[in-house]
Amino acid sequence: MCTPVPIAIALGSNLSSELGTPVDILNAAIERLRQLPQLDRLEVSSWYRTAPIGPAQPDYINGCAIALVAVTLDPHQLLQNLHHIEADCGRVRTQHWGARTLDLDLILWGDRIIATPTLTVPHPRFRDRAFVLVPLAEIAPQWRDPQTQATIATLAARCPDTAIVQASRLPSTMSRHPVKEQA
Ligand code: A4P
Ligand code: MG
Repeated sequence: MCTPVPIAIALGSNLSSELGTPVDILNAAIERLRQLPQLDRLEVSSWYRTAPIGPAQPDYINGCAIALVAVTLDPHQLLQNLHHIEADCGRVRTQHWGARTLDLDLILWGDRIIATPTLTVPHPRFRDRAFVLVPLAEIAPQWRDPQTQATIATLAARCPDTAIVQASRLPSTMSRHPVKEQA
């Protein structure tokens, strides 16, 4: 029997859709991730309100999920599944780094390093992004980045990203996951 591999997925949304607000969309995405038969023991961080990096656009709601995946699943297949969930939640690919109803990025796949035309893991920008590192540090602080050997907690503490806002908390009734302000 093969040992399952831990994976980390980052979620972000800054546009509403017919599913509701960005928080509703992230919650819907989590439900869809839970339904993927290849993922086991899904854990989800709090949702954080963050300032946009890139062109002028609304604030984001960001968070992270970790899960165990059977080693028989190819990372590209999981990326396809993530793209299907994005499309299901109304994502249309327009401007690079622009506003979106849902962005699902594959951040880590165990200690694998993957570099293909369609998939780079660890995600090439995750070490610079507090909107990924802070939620991930909440649920996987001791996970080591296979490229730098630093733990997620260390990367989060070092992250120079000051573009994160300290916005007001969303009412907790809007989310089954609490929304936090980024410290
Ligand atoms: N791709 C390659 N590696 C990966 C990976 N590890 N995970 C390819 C996911 N996709 C990966 O992605 C473009 C292509 O990247 C995919 O087709 C896939 O084959 P995309 O999601 O269509 O485009 P994108 O999201 O606009 O580009 P990218 O480069 O993923 O952007 P980022 O880095 O995700 O940044 N500000 C805040 N506060 N919060 C945010 O969440 N997000 C972005 C997008 C910008 N600013 C933000 C946020
Ligand atoms: Mg993306």
